[in-house]
Amino acid sequence: MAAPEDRSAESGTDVDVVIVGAGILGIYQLYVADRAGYSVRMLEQGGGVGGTWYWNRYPGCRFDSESYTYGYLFSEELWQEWDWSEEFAAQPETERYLNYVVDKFGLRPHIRLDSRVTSATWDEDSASWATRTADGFEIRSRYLVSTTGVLSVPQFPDVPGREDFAGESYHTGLWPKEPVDFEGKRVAVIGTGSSGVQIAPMITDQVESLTLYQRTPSWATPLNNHPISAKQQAYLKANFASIRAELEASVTGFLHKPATRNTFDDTAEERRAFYEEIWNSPGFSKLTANYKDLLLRQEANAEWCAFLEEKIRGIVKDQATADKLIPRDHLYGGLRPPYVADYYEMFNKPTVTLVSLRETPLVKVTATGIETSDGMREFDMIIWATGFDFGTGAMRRMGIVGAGGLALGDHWAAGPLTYLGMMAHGFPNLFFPGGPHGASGNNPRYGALQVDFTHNLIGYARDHGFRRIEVPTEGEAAWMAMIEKLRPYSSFQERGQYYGGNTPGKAKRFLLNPGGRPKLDAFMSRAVESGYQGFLR
Ligand code: NA7
Repeated sequence: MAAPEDRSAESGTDVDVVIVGAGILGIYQLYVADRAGYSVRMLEQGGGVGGTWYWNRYPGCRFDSESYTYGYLFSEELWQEWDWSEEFAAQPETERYLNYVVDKFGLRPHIRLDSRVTSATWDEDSASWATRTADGFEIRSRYLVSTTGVLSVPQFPDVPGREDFAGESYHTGLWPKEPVDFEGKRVAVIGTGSSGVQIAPMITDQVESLTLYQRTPSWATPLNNHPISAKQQAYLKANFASIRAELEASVTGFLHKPATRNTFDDTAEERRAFYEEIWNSPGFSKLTANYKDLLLRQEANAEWCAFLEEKIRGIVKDQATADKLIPRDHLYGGLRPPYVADYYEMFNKPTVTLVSLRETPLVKVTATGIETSDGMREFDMIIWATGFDFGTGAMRRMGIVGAGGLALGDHWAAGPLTYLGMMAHGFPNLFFPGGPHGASGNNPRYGALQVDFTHNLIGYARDHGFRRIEVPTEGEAAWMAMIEKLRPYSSFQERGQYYGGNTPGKAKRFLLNPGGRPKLDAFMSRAVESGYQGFLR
């Protein structure tokens, strides 16, 4: 069999594979492609690798998946060498980790930084993609893999006057590399999703005042982070194989142990004790290890929420503020729940104010501050923690044009159409692991399955002499039918980010995979077992 480089030259491509985006999945895709002998080039918009963990460098940014369950599992050597310092590592450590991986496996020479993709066009005759970046770089490849993520295009709300503000202005997802000085400043934070509730408590001791603008309160529960002790470290090192096996088998991608009981199997007293235990447990276990019927039965969820309300009221001294902080329009898991440290506590500081935008809506931003319906407040700094164009934001902006001149941006205008959340009919030889409709759980674990699927499919095509891979219409339709059928069972509220509901002008479509890991596994197995029937030419 000819070497991949020779075949590329024969077909007029520069490389076999172009990967866009040097985040956690892109780096893994690069690793497997490189190791399998493909010629490969990675294009990354940022000035460094890390994706989310490069851009979101705001104070307080950290995992809410346990560090070692989020990191790579493909190399035991890497697992043994890298010591995570905390159960939930902070952004600088994760950025260091991803750089370490890139260097350890010799991947850096393949990566072109500061390379924002502006167009990618499919050419049927040569069965290849021509990709172009903003600085004029052009490259042709047989395969294009977009690992650009679902939370990568920061979003500013449509507020009149936003550009007029004369003070400092930042978005959490575009945080500068240079240190930001909060000392003695009057700071506004807008948004109370994961980013807003992470940054706010981190800066309250430095600022002169902090005003948090909240549209929808979140059910925030303790992250319960802690340093990884020498004993735990030794345990992790000694048990790589079993931990990996457990994570690979886990439906959620976490190590949390699901509860075996329903809410009302327990007495009120037993429930209370269990809820206390869950409150004190790490991160997402509030969802994954809570009572089995938490997301299936409203009364069960309301019971947990009543416990949370009591907790919030117990922590926040001013009950008028506590009232505003308690969600009234969704139960637990109705929106993506954030995990926090010192969040409710910070409202007891005299320098911290909560403004409910539901009670007093935003009117405009001026040169000196923010006006809401109850008046004007002046600031030195505004922090926009207003999230991302979820799901399709990055891919719709990349200028992708598939077979017959089909523009992905238009094709997906009313919502994405995908197969496994990683392929789309009409876009041959394009893969997007970690894309919309792919995951619902610990993202790198789902994403790794999609990277492996992509890699194996490309390998199968190479080994069997095919050069064009496209999901057949029936394959895509079956996946989309599954999404539509199971969507009503999702706990997520339609106006939340997982429906694109935060993005002005965006069609509201469910953007996750409500069938979770079981459906992803089932569809993938079917494709593999059929020898990718209908995919290859
Ligand atoms: P999120 O979770 O999308 O949160 C965005 C926040 O910004 C949320 O509280 C929104 O309120 C608020 N928001 C959005 N638009 C507006 C306007 N127009 N006015 C006022 N407030 C607004 O983004 P994050 O960055 O916090 O988290 C992103 C991911 O990071 C998260 O999913 C995790 O994976 C980690 P709303 O709820 O829409 O009323």
